[in-house]
Amino acid sequence: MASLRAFLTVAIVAVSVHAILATEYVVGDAKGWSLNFNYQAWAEGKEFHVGDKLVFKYAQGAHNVLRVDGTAFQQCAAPATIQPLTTGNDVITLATPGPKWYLCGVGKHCESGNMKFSITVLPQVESPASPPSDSLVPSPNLPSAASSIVLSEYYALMIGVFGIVLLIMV
Ligand SMILES: [Cu+2]
Repeated sequence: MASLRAFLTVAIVAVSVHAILATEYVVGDAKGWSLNFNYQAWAEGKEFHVGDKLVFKYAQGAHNVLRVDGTAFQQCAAPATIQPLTTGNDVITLATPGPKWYLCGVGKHCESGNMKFSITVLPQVESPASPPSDSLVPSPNLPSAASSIVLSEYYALMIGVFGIVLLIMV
C-alpha cells in the first residue's frame, strides 16, 4: 500500500504543478483593456506559453477583442467574419504555439487608441522555442483546440480529485 500511496502523491503533485505552470495574464495589468496604453510594450517583457490565458478586462460595450491575422493587424481592419469577444472579461486560452494578434474593433481604437498587440506563443514544454511560422492560419480551428485543452485540464482535475479520495481511503 505504501507504494500506491507514493504513486498517488506523485500523481497529485504532478497535476498541481501543471495547474500552477499555466499563467493568467491580465492584459494591461491594472490598466485593463483601454485606450492609449502601450500594449506592445506590455507584452514585450513576457513569455507566453501554450496553456496560458489572456484576460481582457474593460467596461462591457466600451471595447471588444478581436483575434486577427497579421494582415488584418497591420491594417487595423478585421474581416467581418471574425466574431468579437464582448463580455468585458474575455479569457483567451493560448491553445497553439506561434504568432497571435489581437486588437479592439470599436471605432478607431486600434488606429488611434493603440489598442493592438501581437505576441508569440511558445510551446508548453520547456524546449527551445521553435521559430514562429509565417503562415497566417485564421482561427477556425482555434475553438476546438481551446476546448480540447480545457477538456484535458478537466480530466487532470478529476484524476487529482480521485487520487485524493483514494489517498484518504488507503
Ligand atoms: Cu477599444
